[in-house]
Amino acid sequence: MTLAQHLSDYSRWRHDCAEAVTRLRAWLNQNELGDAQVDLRLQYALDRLRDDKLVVAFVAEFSRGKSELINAIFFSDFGDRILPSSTGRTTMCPTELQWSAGAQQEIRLLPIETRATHATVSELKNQAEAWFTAPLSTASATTLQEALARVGETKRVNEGEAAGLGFAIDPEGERGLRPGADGLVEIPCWRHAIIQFPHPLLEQGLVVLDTPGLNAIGAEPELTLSLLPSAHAVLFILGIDTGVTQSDLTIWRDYVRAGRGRQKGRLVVLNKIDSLWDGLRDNDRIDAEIAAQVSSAAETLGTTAEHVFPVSAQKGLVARITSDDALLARSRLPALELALSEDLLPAKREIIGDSVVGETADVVAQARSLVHARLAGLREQLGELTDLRGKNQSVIEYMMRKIRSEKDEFDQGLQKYYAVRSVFSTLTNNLLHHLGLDTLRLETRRTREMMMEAAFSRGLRDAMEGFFVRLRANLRNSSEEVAEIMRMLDAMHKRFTVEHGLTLTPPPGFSTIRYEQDIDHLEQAFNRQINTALILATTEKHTLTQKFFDTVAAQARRTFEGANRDAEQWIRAVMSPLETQVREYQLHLKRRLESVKRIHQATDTLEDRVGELRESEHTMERQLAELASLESTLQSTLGSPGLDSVAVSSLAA
Ligand SMILES: Nc1nc2c(ncn2[C@@H]2O[C@H](COP(=O)(O)OP(=O)(O)OP(=O)(O)O)[C@@H](O)[C@H]2O)c(=O)[nH]1
Ligand SMILES: [Mg+2]
Repeated sequence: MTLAQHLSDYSRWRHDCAEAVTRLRAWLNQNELGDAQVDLRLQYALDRLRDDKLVVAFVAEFSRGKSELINAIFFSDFGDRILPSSTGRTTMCPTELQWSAGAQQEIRLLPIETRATHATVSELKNQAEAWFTAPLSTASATTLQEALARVGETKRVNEGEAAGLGFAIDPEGERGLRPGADGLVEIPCWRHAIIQFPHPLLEQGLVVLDTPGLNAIGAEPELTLSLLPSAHAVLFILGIDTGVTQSDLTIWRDYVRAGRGRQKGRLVVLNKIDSLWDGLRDNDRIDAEIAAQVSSAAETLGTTAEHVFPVSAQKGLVARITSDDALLARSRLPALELALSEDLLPAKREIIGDSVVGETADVVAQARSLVHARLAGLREQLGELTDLRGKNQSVIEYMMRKIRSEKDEFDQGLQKYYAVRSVFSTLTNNLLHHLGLDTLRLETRRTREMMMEAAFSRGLRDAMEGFFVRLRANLRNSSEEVAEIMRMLDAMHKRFTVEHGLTLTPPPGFSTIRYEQDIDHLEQAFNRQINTALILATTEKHTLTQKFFDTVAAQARRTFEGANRDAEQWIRAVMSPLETQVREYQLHLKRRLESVKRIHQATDTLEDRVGELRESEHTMERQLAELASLESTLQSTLGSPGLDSVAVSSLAA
């Protein structure tokens, strides 16, 4: 199977899961077993399934064949190369190829001048007017190529202007851009490109990120602090003709290999193996040569040979376009694609699957315990009524008194519950405040001011360190609130279980560790990058660290937004079953009382009432069976192992 087929499978799986969740939602509504909270939870799961993106980034020094490899892996069905690939620097700005449902088919280019502002690319993504937009015609490969060639546009500006936009200048051309004889330096016209076009793979949620070489990567902190670390796969490309050069090594160390050892989703590609096919050496010699180059590259990079994939992107592309299977095998592209799919899809599937399983299993358990509670209540009522057969008025009166006193007792319990619930909402407000965006905004502003005032590297560094320390403290305070909320919930649960015999599933926990880890990673990535910035001259240092900080702040905001969303979701998840059960029990007591009252007033005959209750009993039994069948469909769809597509078993009506 090609990567493309694996991807379609994955997206079919997501589609099937979404269908199963939608069916559960409809069924709950039909049977009046859901409520607004449950609906929101299922919507959240559906959103996750629908918006799921899979980002694959290509990183390397210029001319290693990134664009060619993208063409070969993803876009060979256009019958030509669509991303420009040629000698010299071709891709001048990070380029995202994607498709979002309902989007315009277009190329969006962000002018390089926007670097002078504090806004990060992700912030600017929401400001349409900041971008230059042109419609994209995919009618032919040629028109597509012409439009995509724009990612390579450059212009010449003077040194001051280039430095102001955050480009490092170096007369040697090693640590920055080299000024030409006219004193001007060549810079990209664009800071970022987004290409929206409805290619089948992109429609399925694939986002391909093509990047320019080292000088350009380093100048755009967002790429290194946010886009690359969050990519689901990063392919690092070397050329077999150039081996591992010093700048290849820098990119590898600083931008790709974030931690020690081999990481999932980080692959090394040794491209251009066709340059060894000189027609003189025989295949064994060539293979031996490739193997030697692979192990030497692995050694230099500090990884093992099985993680280095020798390929020929160019021959792979030609082979696909001309349907030449022998050439495709020789290009060794399929082996790379297989490793990429195996790294990428099962892990991704597990993460998404787990989160959806978590949500739906909870909702199903809640619905089930609701039906069980109703059923138990109903059977109790049935028992009471059958016992009344042949009894006189005074027994019926006694019965009524008994139920009434039970109801009063429960109502008193409710008063306590409401009191506790208001404490609960204070606690959750505190929690959301600590995870709040206002607090974050304040911290960000404060740090930015401290950085402006800082005259030396030390001051800049202190300001930043303080920022991370305070963010972590906020998260840690939230975990104390979470513990408090858990204690309270526990007490409430105990009271209702012991005093009123309600059956409640214990509430799930909530942890902020994940967000603390995000902040840790962010700090680590920042520290790796900032050391380079701090050795620069004072003015450049300030602009560059500010720029870094803007990205850090934007990334931290995303973490906090995520924490907020998850906390709200959690609060809904813990409160909703309790509220439902309490409401339900209250209703049940009322129904019992009504029932006996009506018999007492002889408006209903006992047998009619018993008959009615028996019918409801059957309905509920049927509901339990249907719920079980929905649950098993969900489980088999969500939890299906391997990469094969899953047939959705239809629901037994
Ligand atoms: N022989 C050979 N040449 C290749 C192969 N892949 C790419 N090339 C050539 O290498 C040159 C650079 O390829 P690109 O795809 O533009 O490389 P890139 O990494 O995207 O380069 P930039 O966009 O400039 O950073 C082009 O001339 C390609 O034709 C390959 O597998 N074999
Ligand atoms: Mg390129």
